[in-house]
Amino acid sequence: MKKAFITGIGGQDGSYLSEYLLNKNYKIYGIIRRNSVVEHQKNRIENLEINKKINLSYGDMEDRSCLDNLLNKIKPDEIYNLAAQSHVRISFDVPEYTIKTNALGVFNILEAYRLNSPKSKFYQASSSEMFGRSVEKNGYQRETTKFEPTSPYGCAKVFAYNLVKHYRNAYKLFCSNGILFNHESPRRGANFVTNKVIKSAVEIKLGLKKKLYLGNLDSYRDWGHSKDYVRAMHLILNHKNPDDFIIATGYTRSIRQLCKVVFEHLNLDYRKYVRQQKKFLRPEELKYLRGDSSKAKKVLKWKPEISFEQMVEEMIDFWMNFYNSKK
Ligand code: G4F
Repeated sequence: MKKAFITGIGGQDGSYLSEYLLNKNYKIYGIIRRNSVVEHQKNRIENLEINKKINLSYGDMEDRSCLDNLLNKIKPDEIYNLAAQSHVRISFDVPEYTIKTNALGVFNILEAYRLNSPKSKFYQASSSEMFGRSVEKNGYQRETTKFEPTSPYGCAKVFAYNLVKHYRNAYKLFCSNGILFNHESPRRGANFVTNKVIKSAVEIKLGLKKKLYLGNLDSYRDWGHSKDYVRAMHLILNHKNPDDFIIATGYTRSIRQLCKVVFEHLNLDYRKYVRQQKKFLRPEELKYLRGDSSKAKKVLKWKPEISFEQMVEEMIDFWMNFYNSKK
């Protein structure tokens, strides 16, 4: 039985990855942070079947000792480092915390891995936010596109990405970066734009809300489904060599287009309900993302299977069921 150790196991990707690996007969270990409200500690995974099957410990990316102890004890075959302060706009409010978790936290776990379980394979959740202002002439970002991050979050992720490559080269460790573009699902936090728009549109449809306040409507994102992307993480670690891969759909849409599609599904005109509010704007915005995942398609035989439209429908159904079950 293979063993996987997952940081960020209570998040969207951590929960889907656990389900995916349990189906492949892995034994799953994960860390969760202590929260003063005990119910919030693992609320994403609490009601899922996997909750009974995973082995959770308290842990934190800023606590080297817990990472050392756990990796020394478990000696997992695969380590998936998904833990992060994952909200880009909030990284402007708490830049130091974001950098400590997303950059120095990765240093902590790489050291714990190198010194306690060097035979493991290591996956780092790198991000398209690292590209920032940078786009190739043909309108895509790929593995060779330079990084020009536009947020504390993006800067921290670039640091972590470089550290992973350095550990691979210097210590000959199997560590890889998945450079994942935005990926969503009903399990996405409701303060990220897809789930915020969909949840609010459903509330407007049901008469529970009057307006939706957003930030920049004219930035573009390449949105896939988290389930497809956790499959890519596993393929990356099971490739014969450690390497870095772009995981994306290759399609891009603006936030305005997202609003149009979601509201139209509910027979509503978004222009009547959506307003811009300054507090949701970012000091510097990443304007455009569109990933070229040709390398992952060729080398890993990975491709996304869930379309944008299917994902939007799944997320609308989720919120409709949520509110209907409360009636
Ligand atoms: O949904 P978002 O907050 O995602 P963002 O900033 O692209 O980051 C996500 O994807 C990254 C991959 O590139 C991950 F690394 C990261 O952890 C996270 O998962 O915002 C998407 C876009 C932005 O341009 C933002 O300015 O939507 C725009 N937006 C407009 N109004 C809004 C809002 N975003 C949020 N969260 N809330 C708004 O009201």
